[in-house]
Amino acid sequence: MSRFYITTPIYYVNALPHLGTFYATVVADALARYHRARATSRGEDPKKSVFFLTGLDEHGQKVERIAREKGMDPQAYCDGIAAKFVETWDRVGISRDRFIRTTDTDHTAAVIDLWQRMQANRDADGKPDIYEAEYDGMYCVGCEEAKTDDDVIVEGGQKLCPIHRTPVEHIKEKNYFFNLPRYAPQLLRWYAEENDGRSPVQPNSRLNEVREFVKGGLRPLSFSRAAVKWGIPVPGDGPQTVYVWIDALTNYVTGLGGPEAVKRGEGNGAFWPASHHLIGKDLLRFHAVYWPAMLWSAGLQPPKQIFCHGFLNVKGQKISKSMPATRVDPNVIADELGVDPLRYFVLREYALGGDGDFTYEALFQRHESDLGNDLGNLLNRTISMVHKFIGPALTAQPPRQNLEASQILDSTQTAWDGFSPANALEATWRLVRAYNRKIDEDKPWVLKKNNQTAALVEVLADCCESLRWAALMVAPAMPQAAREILRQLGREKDEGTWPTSWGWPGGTLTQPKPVFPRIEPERQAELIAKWVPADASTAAATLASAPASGPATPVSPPADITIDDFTKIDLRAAKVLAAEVVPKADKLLKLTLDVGEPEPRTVVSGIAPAYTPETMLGRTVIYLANLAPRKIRGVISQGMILAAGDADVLGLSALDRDLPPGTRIR
Ligand code: ME8
Repeated sequence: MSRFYITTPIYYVNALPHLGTFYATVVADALARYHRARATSRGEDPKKSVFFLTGLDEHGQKVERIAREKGMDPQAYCDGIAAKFVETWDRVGISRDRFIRTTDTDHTAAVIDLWQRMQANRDADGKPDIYEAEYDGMYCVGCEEAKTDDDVIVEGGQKLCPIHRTPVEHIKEKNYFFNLPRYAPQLLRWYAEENDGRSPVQPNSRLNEVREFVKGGLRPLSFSRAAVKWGIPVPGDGPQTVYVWIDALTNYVTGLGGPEAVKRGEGNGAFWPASHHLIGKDLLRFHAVYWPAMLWSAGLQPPKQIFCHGFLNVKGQKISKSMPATRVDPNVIADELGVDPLRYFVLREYALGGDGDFTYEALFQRHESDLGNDLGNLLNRTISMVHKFIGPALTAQPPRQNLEASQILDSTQTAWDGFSPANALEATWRLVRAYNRKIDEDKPWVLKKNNQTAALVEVLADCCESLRWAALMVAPAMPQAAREILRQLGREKDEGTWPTSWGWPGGTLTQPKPVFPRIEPERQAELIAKWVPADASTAAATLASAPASGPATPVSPPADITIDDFTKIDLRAAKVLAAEVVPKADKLLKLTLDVGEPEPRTVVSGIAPAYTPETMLGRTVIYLANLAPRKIRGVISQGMILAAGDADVLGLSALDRDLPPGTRIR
């Protein structure tokens, strides 16, 4: 029996679900549903073939602080957010087999067990994989990550995290460390392996990125925190808590019953190693470096594949919990359109490994064309004609070859198997469009008029069969719509299966009912006006060096300034001519800017988690020209670009039109 185990990241409880987390979770859900349907059609029990895990990351300093700021007990705070996630995921049809919370009791046991297995492992010199040492260094709470001098920028004598623009905290305490460098050779060998023709880190660009990181040299990883109380106590050293990332990663094993169950392959443990950890590209290093090394250390197998999806942006800014300008609430959209059109949209519109820009206009466009005009129309026309020309019962037709449908089925499967929902849905739509054309060409109404009953039944039965296949093939993306289409076809019992052979199996059709009711353009405009936050155009425009909001300690706000002070600031429009990642600093981009002078300027900016080099090319940004140059990672940065950011996101400030480089901004 085949086994498919898919996971999403477990999300921090510092905010509610948004379109970005919805996207990641819906992709995993659709893949789980696809594999369940395939397993069912092979005669397997889908519960034994597929396991889908998602959940929440509840420990750590970030959550501890938010709860404290709200005057709440951390557990009560987490419970409140968890209830909201469950409510949203139920509503949007997330068919998880378990919703894990890192505050679950069995998770604590799994983390302790994994820790002890790792601690018992020693290298050739007898050094344990987990050992005590003093940590004397910097830490960014927003990142929940240790920082070195190479990772930070210095402004006004303060060391700042380049992503969050908040001061890093200095920590000097006893910690436990993981001997990560021991596993570098094994990691490099693992990256070179292939599973079903694919390397374990996908897409390949991410594989290259992580390989270069490991080749650059690994440092021991701080594995515990002395000062953080909201976490799992280190076994045998109670006041210390397990580093939140180690706690979080272990969830993938807890979900199957813990380290012993996965080692023995007992119960759900048989699903290990995970087929796919689906993660955002921001989580690459944790999953593709730390996690496999931890698993080897504990004597367990690494996952088969880590797949990094891209980010959804609004006007080039990463959609994020804390950036009001990018707020897109899946619940609000679902209230108006239903859940499935939004699920369909995110799966069909964006190639999984790349970034994509979200617009309501594109959502309405696909709703009208793909769902209304293509699928909805085929359903409506077919069912209406069956009722009008034949009657509600349409008899079964003998199975036969339909080459085009078989090819479409193959392409759909290949795409789902290859983690490409957009291509899978595109392939399925070829069937829908082919049968809309067939109706136009075969003209059932003429066949009826000419009393060609056998031909009429055959054409309409074929149309019903195309709809049955389409419903089954779109079900991973749109489970509710698929159910409704099958109901109207009188084929409810096919729900949860996958097409195998062509030939209408017979059914009594119900009266047609629109599955994707049309939304008139005036209503679309009204909704967009209601949904786009009023502050969207202005929210991003703050100086990147200004204090960021969020859980970490902010830089002290400056005293009031006069207009004379302000005029000392030389702000200019600048066009990005070139952009590249700064080597060994995966959060920094080196930008070459046209600032309207003969020589371009170079700026190093901590925007890499939110913007790839490609998305920066040709953009007009706001440039602070008279900031004293400083060296960042060996590169002289001549000024800075303006952006907004806090614990999780950085958005670029922009002009609302392209102005010539060098134009003064006041
Ligand atoms: O990092 N577009 O949690 P997190 C697409 N707890 N996906 C997005 C997105 C966007 N704009 N914004 C967020 C954490 N995501 C850790 C993970 S796992 C052991 C621990 C998705 O709440 C994307 O999958 O910050 C990203 O990797 C994840 O949310 C980060 O969620």
